[in-house]
Amino acid sequence: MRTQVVIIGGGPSGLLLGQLLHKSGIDAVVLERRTREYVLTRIRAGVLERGLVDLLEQAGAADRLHNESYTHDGTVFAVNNEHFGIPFSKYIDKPVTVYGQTELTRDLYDKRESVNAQTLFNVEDVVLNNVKSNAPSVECRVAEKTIRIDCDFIAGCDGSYGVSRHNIPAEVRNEFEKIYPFGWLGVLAETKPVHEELVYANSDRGFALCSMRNQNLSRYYVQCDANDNIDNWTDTQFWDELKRRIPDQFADTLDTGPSIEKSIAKLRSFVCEPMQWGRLFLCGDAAHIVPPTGAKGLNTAASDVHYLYNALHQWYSENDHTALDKYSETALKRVWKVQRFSWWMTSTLHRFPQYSEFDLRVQRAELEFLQQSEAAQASLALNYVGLPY
Ligand code: RFL
Ligand code: PHB
Repeated sequence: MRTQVVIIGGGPSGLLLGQLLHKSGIDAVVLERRTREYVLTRIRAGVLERGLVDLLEQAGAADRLHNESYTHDGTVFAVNNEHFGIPFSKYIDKPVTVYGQTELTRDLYDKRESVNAQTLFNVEDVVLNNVKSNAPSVECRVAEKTIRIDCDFIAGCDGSYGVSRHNIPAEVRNEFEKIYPFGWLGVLAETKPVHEELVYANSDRGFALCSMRNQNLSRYYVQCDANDNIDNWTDTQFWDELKRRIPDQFADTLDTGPSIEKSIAKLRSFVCEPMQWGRLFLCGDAAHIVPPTGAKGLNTAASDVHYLYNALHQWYSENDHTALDKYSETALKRVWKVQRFSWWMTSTLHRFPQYSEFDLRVQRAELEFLQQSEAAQASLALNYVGLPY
């Protein structure tokens, strides 16, 4: 079998890249380890930057998003019982869009199927060959058969536990990691969101976040121990803890109900350098992870896809490899700025077990500065709505 680009991983990065390539007449095969149904049960991101929305439009996969998403022009920060808003529109004329990663992924799968683009599910034992040559290939097992796909390029979009990254030899691969001493316990519930904007709360009991998917679907998180067990949390315990961490004004009107999904995610920052090796290009979580506090994971995956798609397009349409050669350098510049922002949001809003009274005072001062300074709010708004590509 032969194609132009093999895309390993059928998550949002792989699917978006596949669709953009398809629109440009570049042939790609997507290899996904799971089933489509499994991929669509993962509840993750919910806040999309304009750049990602633009890419979905370019890929022809934004129709449902335009009908069903919500636009947010600001966000709320709470500190114990106090809160203040940051109006993005005062500082930048770009809002963010609230639309679930699950729905976005579904739209991309539907689009891929409607144009008969090839996706192989349940693939096992993916092996990359000759990535440093001009004729790489990928071998894998599908339905008990081993297949080999010859290609021009390989896009490693297989998330943080994928195989692609490990094809960059250990002696040239630099991995930077920061593990946070807590996790997020998340609940999805068919209830009315407590507020029309997201509420990021720093409380003496730890961080909490009130988010949403639509008018009848809310997403809430509370900071928990990194090694906490989901069985320790009944729905009632979760709602009680959330109420204790958000201002009374929100707690008193919180609409609670049975959770339809409940999970714990550990928080970590991670970057792999370089993001390219020969004809292999990494995109999204395969190359970097951010803690979810700034809603940047999926959005940073999208900026990688933007750079890689444009570089591949330049190669196929003009035989010009300049942008491909610079892919890692270009993508990493933005990746590190987003790492900084996500680390800052996480440090400013969470309760760290090792924090001293001094650290807590500095954290409080940081939030007061954010409340009072237009310069600090402008910086937050620029980063939150998304740095330019
Ligand atoms: P994914 O989504 O992990 O997809 C990778 C795909 O590759 C497949 N795979 C393989 N396929 C073939 N062969 C192999 N050997 C394979 N190994 C793996 C996997 O099955 C999977 O389908 O990575 P991708 O596409 O790069 O997308 C990244 C995003 O999913 C991720 O960054 C975001 O979900 C992070 N994130 C958020 N990002 C945002 O931009 N805004 C948010 O509001 C936001 N909230 C979140 C989040 C992540 C969270 N968790 C669970 C960590 C909230 C949470 C709680
Ligand atoms: C979400 O809705 O899942 C969400 C929103 C904002 C974040 C993280 C997660 O910062």
